[in-house]
Amino acid sequence: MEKLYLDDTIAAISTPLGKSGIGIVRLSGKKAVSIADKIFIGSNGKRPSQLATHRLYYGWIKNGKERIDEVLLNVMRAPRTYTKEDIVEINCHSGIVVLRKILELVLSLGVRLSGRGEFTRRAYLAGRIDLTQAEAILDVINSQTPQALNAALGQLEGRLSRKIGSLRRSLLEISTQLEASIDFADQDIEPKSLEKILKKAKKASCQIKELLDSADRGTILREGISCVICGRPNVGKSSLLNALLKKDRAIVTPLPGTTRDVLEETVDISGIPLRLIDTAGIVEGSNLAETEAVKRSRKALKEADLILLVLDASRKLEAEDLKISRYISERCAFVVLNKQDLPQKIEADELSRVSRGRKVIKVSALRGRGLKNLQREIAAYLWRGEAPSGDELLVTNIRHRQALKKAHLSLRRAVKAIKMSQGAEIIALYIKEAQSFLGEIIGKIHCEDILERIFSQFCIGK
Ligand SMILES: Nc1nc2c(ncn2[C@@H]2O[C@H](COP(=O)(O)OP(=O)(O)OP(=O)(O)O)[C@@H](O)[C@H]2O)c(=O)[nH]1
Ligand SMILES: [Mg+2]
Repeated sequence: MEKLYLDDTIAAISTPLGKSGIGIVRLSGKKAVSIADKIFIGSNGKRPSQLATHRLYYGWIKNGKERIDEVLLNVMRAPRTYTKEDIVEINCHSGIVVLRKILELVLSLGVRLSGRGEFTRRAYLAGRIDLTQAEAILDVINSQTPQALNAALGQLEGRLSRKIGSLRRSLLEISTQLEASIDFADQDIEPKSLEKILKKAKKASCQIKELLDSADRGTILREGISCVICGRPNVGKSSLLNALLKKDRAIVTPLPGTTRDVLEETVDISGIPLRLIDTAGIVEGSNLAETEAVKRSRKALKEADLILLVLDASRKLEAEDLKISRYISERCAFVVLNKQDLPQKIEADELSRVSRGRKVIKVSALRGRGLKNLQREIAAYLWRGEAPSGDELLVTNIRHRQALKKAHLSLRRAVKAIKMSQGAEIIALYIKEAQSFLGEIIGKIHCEDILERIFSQFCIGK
């Protein structure tokens, strides 16, 4: 991304480009209001610079004499705004031509098209939000289940920032105590202060460990889990996908070899965004399309977090069932015994050869039976009996988890150094290191690369 200058004014279309009730063109920066003056005329004859802040006004966007659209305009004066700069939002009709015309008009008057996430980046650089809150905005937009949204809103509201802030303060106290002891001492640190420092360092380390322990469940909420449905042709894989999604997404026919392409859809299972992936049942291809289908299915299986191996209970097991079962032998998988509505043909001992100790769940994808149980089993497996409660502070972001891991390691080293009565300088070094890893999380210490990685994930209008 080219270098962004904060003293210029940016604009973007902040709503998706498509037909809908309202579209928004947003401007932020010093010139936002004066530019709006040139293109908006209110029904009361007033220009935006004459309007009260944080109010909606009805009027028209004009380019000279040409009328462009009937709009509602909102002037929000700094600093009580998203970016802490002057912001103007033009609520127009959401048609591609209208939105583009307004944007082009604004750009022709000396405003720059914003970069990805630049409005939010400005909010961060102006100090209105920290980095975890900026990331939370993205998570709110992308969250796929109510639970994921709840976790993102908690982070946006500053819960994680406050926790990290308080951890950093305790480390700062330790550093101060250590520095004091370095100043006065040719001799060692007093045993009494050393004990206090050890207690504090251990406490902070425990708190970081607690956050890290929440990260497994937290990242599941944010990132979701990929779950591949596999099995030989015609066992009902696509029917199972459709039944779990409650819609006819995949083609189902009585003919084996119906599915060729890998198909992915997300479903909410107890708050977990489960990315269900339907695969082709064929194990060996006899033509180009089939060979490609087999290749794609294998790739999906390789990358899967969870596998559902589907069997057709209304038929005897076949060599292909065993082959697939063996192929995924080391992977976590449930066996789904489908077609329970038909007479059952699989003997128990035969089944155990394929299930190989995995949990067997009986369903009828056609009749929709046993699906609730299957969902419960998946959720229990993924949450490992510890579904997050609504008010638990969860670490959901991999970047935060990595920084916490590093901070934890530095603190463990500090604790070890204290126990071994190593010099105050060494202990102080580890504590400072931990502090700066925690600082990375909230963006107190940042590098352009991290900012770039985060904000490039936003859309242009945010
Ligand atoms: N009776 C009964 N039929 C089912 C059930 N589930 C699927 N079927 C039928 O089994 C046939 C195959 O179903 P699909 O879902 O296409 O099977 P698939 O495993 O995706 O097959 P491929 O894509 O060819 O690998 C269809 O005729 C379905 O209606 C079930 O629970 N009971
Ligand atoms: Mg299929």
